[in-house]
Amino acid sequence: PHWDPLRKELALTDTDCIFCKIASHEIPSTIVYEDDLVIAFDDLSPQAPVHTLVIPKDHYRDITDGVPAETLAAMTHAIDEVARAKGLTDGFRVITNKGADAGQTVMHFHMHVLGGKPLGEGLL
Ligand code: DGP
Repeated sequence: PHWDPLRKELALTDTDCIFCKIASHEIPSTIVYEDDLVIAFDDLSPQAPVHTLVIPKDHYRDITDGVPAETLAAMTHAIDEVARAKGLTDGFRVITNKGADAGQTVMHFHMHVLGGKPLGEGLL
């Protein structure tokens, strides 16, 4: 959440955030799964045969931004739904970036679900 100076309250939508616009269907995406709390959609520049992003519909900057437990649970459920929809029966990798050293480019919390081929044993 971030402070909204006009409404003088903590805001859960950032009008300049591209993932907020995807969550509200203002910007189109290839949706893989959706419920009240989260949406999963294919990454624009896939790094693996399957590369889907799972995001909370509310705006949190990253995994450390006070994401409610209910929302985190909805995200893990969505990851399971993505794996099922994409046929990731042999496994997959989940990555989330926070901040500059991790190379986070979109400042709306998201988990990358990567799979569809053997990804190797290393983390990177
Ligand atoms: P990160 O480095 O973790 O912040 O990755 C952000 C990811 O978001 C990156 O893999 C590309 C993806 N992305 C950025 N803009 C869009 C968009 O407008 N639509 C979709 N589907 N993906 C996007």
